[in-house]
Amino acid sequence: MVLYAEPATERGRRGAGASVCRRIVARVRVRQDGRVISPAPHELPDGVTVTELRDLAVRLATAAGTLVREGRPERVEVAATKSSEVDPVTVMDRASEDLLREMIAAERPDDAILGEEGDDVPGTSGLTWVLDPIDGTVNYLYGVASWAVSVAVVAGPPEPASWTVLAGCVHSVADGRTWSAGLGEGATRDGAPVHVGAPASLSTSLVGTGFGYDAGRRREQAAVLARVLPEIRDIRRLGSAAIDLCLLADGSLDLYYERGLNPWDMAAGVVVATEAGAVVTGLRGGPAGNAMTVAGPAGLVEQLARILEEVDADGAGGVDHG
Ligand code: LIP
Repeated sequence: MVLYAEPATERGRRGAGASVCRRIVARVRVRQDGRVISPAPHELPDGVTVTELRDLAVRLATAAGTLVREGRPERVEVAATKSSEVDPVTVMDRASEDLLREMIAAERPDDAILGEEGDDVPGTSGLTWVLDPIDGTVNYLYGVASWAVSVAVVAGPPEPASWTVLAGCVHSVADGRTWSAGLGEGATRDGAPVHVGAPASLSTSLVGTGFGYDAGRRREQAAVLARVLPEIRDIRRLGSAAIDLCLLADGSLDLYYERGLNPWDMAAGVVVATEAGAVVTGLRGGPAGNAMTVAGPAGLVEQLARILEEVDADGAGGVDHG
């Protein structure tokens, strides 16, 4: 089991005579036996603050949200499909990501970009913007009101096991709710601080989850759900992992788990959830990521993780359907 210490900032010096630069110390993960697993510090470029990165994430997500809302045709067409025939891309996914990329290139030309719909852009600053131009594309396609623009900026390699998410914003476009967080700054919804809930027990917990686009993967996820469902209050499948993590952050969901998340599905939601007091982890003490992401208040998240481990919900011992 992995517990998380509060994040910290420190002032560090880059070698003799070098100018003072600000360093962010990653959220320290401490095992129950007291061993620190990955303190991995990542530097912020000189003169850059978490607050300004967070402000930019909010401006990016809301600008793209306005574009997608105003450009939504009466009848949304699928422009292409990705991992399977039920994994759609719309014209507005691409337009939204193009706008995000243009704004980042104009404001932070040295940063790298990892986006759901386009090619990776290399950078030189050590920071990467992780973009989901529409998270919940199936909802957008059908006119179900749970879809969001998700924008995060990470230091270090842009992978959940090794990144430090510095700031993020999830803008739920249909209802205008905007969650944001900066590392060490806390999380807010529409400017007001949010905190994870304190459910009494697993059996009274409302749990969010999601399913992949591959039929074989879904068969396995259905078996996992059959094991989880009798242990909890109920399940919600809302269709946007980014919004799920933010609902967890503000206490609208008690717990969340999902297998198969991509970095862009989770980056912004993870910093919002952790800054709101959630533990976000994988199974068997591993980090959250594609194999499994479990999130919720300490104490309960371990109980859910134990059940997921029992049924091998991350496929660690079984066939991986990709
Ligand atoms: C989707 C999610 C959804 C998850 C899907 C998919 P998309 O993202 O956020 O909740 O269950 O597997 O990743 O495809 O709408 O950007």
